[in-house]
Amino acid sequence: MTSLKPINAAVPKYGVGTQPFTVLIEGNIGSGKTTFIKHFQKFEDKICAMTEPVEKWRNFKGYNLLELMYIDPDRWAMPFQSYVMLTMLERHTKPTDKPIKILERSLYSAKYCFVENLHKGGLIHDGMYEILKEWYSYVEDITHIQADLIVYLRTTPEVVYERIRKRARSEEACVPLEYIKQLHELHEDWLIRKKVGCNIKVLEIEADLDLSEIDREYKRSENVITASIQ
Ligand code: DGT
Repeated sequence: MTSLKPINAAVPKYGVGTQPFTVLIEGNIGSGKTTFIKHFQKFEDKICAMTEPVEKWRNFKGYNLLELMYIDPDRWAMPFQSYVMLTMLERHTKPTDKPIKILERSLYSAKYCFVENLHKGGLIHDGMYEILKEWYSYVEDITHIQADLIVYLRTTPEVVYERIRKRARSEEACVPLEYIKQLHELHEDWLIRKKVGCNIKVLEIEADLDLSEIDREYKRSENVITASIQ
């Protein structure tokens, strides 16, 4: 089988040296990533905090790609993942003059969790899966993806399932608990069991706690993140 191979190793990757200390916020659907990131907006002089481009996915030139992916994955999961890749890449490489960048999700969670899950569940064809893997590998070969710390908002599937039900995002109405459990296991394989992925430091946050109790967890991560630039 032929495979795209890295470009000349002597050529620097796109984006090398352009990114500050970068923190990726990861965790299952409904684990509280957006709320976590909003907490850091008070440090706007030091931190460039970017939430996920979910609104772009819900309205791409009039198409709700997120919804289409859930209701007709055979046809739409592949184009959805390719658009996710593009929007993530934009954020990974977007310049900032702040000393810290915080990103909600990353190319890595798309690759290690979502694409794997779609493939394991038979929702994308083997051929599509292989094409996506080639894309990830080529993009990572030619682009510098800065990632210095991952904050893992660790939850139990039943807790986030309940939150997803309560927030009632229309596209997610068809998401079963089983899907959430599978995504949980893939996050655990990547961030706790370290079965896949590279060696980025992981800070684990107890994200089952509700908003009234999670403050101490926010504080703990605040200390680690801000210490990176002292
Ligand atoms: P939060 O703040 O932790 O509640 O975050 P959410 O749940 O708003 O954000 P996220 O990224 O966990 O999920 C937003 C929606 O997009 C959710 O229905 C899952 C979906 N999603 C996110 N990334 C991907 C991806 O790479 N592939 C697929 N198939 N779905 C994804």
